[in-house]
Amino acid sequence: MPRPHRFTALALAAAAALPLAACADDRPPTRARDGRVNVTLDDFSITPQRIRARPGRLTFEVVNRGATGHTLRVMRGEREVAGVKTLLPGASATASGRFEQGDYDLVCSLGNHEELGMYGTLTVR
Ligand SMILES: [Cu+2]
Repeated sequence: MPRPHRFTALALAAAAALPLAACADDRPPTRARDGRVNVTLDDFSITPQRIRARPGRLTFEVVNRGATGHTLRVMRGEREVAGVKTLLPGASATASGRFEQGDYDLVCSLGNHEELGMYGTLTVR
């Protein structure tokens, strides 16, 4: 059953004792290169779903491969650090922000897209 990752992250943080390896997705995260990372939006996913980066300026190169509009918002809690407005099918855009160490959520904020699977995480270390 899909569920917003933000709440999963909160639950994990509350548990505190759970090792990172307990995450369901055991594939290694994608690392940003030279402060850039490509993100593909689709119906209904964000790929890659897990990103790692070094602190500093980070640019997301975002393309919408889906058949409906999507957004990408990179959030730290309730604060948007970077984001693109609605991308129509086939459209692309970049979003930049300055990221300090921490854990961020990636989400499409349209409709119930997050519930449908459009979420991910960015870990800055
Ligand atoms: Cu979407």
